[in-house]
Order: sequence, then structure tokens, then C-alpha cells
Amino acid sequence: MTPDPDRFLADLHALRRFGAAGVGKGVVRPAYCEADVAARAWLAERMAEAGLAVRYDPMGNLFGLAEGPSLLLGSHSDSQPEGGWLDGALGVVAALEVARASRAAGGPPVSVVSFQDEEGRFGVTTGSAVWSGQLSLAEADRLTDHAGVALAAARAPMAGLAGAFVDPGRFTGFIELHIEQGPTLDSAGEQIGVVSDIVGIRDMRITFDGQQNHAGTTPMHLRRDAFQGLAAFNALLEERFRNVVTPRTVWTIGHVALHPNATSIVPGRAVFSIQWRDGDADRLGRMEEILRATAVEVAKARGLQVSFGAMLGLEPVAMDARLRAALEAGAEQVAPKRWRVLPSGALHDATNVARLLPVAMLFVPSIDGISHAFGEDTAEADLVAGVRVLAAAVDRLGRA
Ligand code: HGY
Ligand code: MN
Ligand code: MN
Ligand code: MN
Repeated sequence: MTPDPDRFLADLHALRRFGAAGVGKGVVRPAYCEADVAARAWLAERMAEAGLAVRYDPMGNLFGLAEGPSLLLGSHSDSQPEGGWLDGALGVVAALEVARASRAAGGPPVSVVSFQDEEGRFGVTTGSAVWSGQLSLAEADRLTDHAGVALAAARAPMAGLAGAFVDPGRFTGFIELHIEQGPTLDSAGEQIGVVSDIVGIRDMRITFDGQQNHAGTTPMHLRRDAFQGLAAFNALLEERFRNVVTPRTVWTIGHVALHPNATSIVPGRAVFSIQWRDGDADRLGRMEEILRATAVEVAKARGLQVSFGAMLGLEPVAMDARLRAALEAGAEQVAPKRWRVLPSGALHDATNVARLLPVAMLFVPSIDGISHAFGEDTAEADLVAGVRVLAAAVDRLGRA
């Protein structure tokens, strides 16, 4: 089967129009926003044109279903609040192209998916978490975004489109093409990464409550400043994590809300996200113990109250050997000696789908390793190499 590079690239650019923003090829298309819903409608039309049966489930996951048992290919079409044009979109459009190419060549049946809220407006890979049964729809509905909007309210405008959840039993496996979102392939001048495993993640919100007060009259030693609590917590944590982490371990305080966030007011409240990732579940657990104890200790020393939100998490997962071997063979065919096996530090829907089906993933390089930023990009030749490897693997699996 032969994917059409021009049609594939044209579709990728067409999808970027929904939520196009910022400099370069930036995209703002968080789950359930107007641009996300419009992008899904556009994808649904392309799926129908490709002879696939279109189905939205109650979460807003969008499937293009081939008849009978099939491989499932895809990724997500929602974006970060400031994202690039390829994170997720590449895997969905490549899936569509391979489905079309396979059908034209009489190859194996291919279904396509765009999962909803992979980027975690409401949680962590929420759409595929619900589809794979990690999270019930009722639990998901109660999740809120940073603005306090509940998922139930956000998905309501899509309710009219929703059919039943798709039975995973109709799929024989799942393959996701994605950008690497890191520097490894780009700096080595390689074209393809075949993923060995995906890290695990823990993610929670922590709140420090102190005393809101006048910034001019409150002596320093009498303050119960929630921001200073957060700052002290961060510094201590950096020190304590040093004994536990490996070069692959990462942790991030990425969202902070101070109340009332005003120049002349001692902050009375700090609410912040903390997220940590590693390939080893035990290490994730040790880090949790350390950060909880550190937050309690800092709060006590500074007269603050600390509270911990619900912890969201995904376990580390290894890729399926048979699917991975098909990708490795495809990589050697399309990009001889210009590929490698590597782990994924980014999360993907594949982690959730692995609960149900054999899964595998492949990466193409991210220029300068930039992603989750408007500047995210990949050379056209590498995008095309990615779709070719995906097609070659599907071909091989169809013959096996
Ligand atoms: O945050 C992540 O790893 C992903 O891009 N959702
Ligand atoms: Mn992604
Ligand atoms: Mn992402
Ligand atoms: Mn005053």
C-alpha cells in the first residue's frame, strides 16, 4: 500500500486551521472548545469519505470504523492551552491516510480514532481513560478544569452527536504515530523512533491556605503567606527528590493560582498542580510520600493549612512485542539505519488502550525538541517517513 504524501500533508495543514493561533504553526484547541468540536466535525467528514462508519461516543471520542475486525490507528486532536499543530493531530491524520491507502490497495481493514481530552484539560488522557474503563463516565463528569468548569458541562454541547461506546473487542491492536516532543531523534539526525515503553505519571492539586492581609502593614514575622509556603515547598522538594530521582525522572509545578493575586496583598491562598513522571511505579510512590511529608512540614512551620486534591495517575507501560517488531521492520525499510528504539517521557492514549489491546507507538523528530509550545514543528520529510513506516507496519501485520 502506498500512502499519498501530498494528501496527507494537505489534511494535516487543513486540520491546523481549527484553532490556529500564535506564531509559527501554533494551535489553541483544548478539549470541547469550539475549535475542537469543529475539528472533530471536519475529521468525521474525512472518515466518512474514506468509507469508515463515523461514531462519537459519550465522551466525544471520535471513531471511524472499518467493517469487521480491524487494527485501530490514531491519537488525539485536542491541544494544550498553547500547543503545536502536530501533537496528536499527526497521529490522527496519518491514521486516516493509512486507512485510505490500505482500502485502495485491498490491504487490511483499518479503523481510526481521535480520543478526547488527551491533553488533560480535565485530568490525564481523560477520553481514552473512560473508553478503556480506567475511569467511569460519572467520575469523569465530576472532574473540573482550572477555571472550575465541570467536564459534564463541557461535553454537553456534543451530547447530540453521541452514540454508544465502541466495543474494543472489534480491534486487534492499536498503533499511535506521534512526534517525539523531545530532542533525542532531532539531535541524532534520525527519522524514526520505535517506542519501548511509556512513563507513568502522578498528578495532583495542592492548596496552601494562610492569612490574606495588607502587604504594607503586616510585619514579616507575623505573615502566613501562602506563596512563601509554595516557594519553600518547591525549594525543599528539589533537595529531597535529588536522592530518589534518575535522569529520566521529571516533576513540574505547571499551574499556580494565587488568591487574590494582587500586588499589595499578602496571598491568602496558593493552589497549584504538581506532576511527576518516571518509568518505575515504586519511584513514583516514594516521590509521593516525600512530597506529602514536605508539604505538611512546610505548612506547619509557616502557620499554613495544607490540603491535597485527588491524585490522578497512570502506570508505566511496555509496548507489545509483535506490533513493535512490525514497526521496527517498517523503520528499517523506510529509514535504514536512521531509527532507534527509545522510551516515551510524554504520555499518550496508548497507555490507556494498553489495558485492552496490544499497543505500539512510533515517533518522528521534533525540531529542537520543542513541543507544548507554538514553535513545535517537524520536517516534512520526517512526517512523511512516519506515515510510511506506519503503513509498512500495517501491511506486514495484515500479511502475518
Ligand atoms: O502531557 C503529556 O505528556 C501529553 O502530551 N499529554
Ligand atoms: Mn499528544
Ligand atoms: Mn501533548
Ligand atoms: Mn489601603
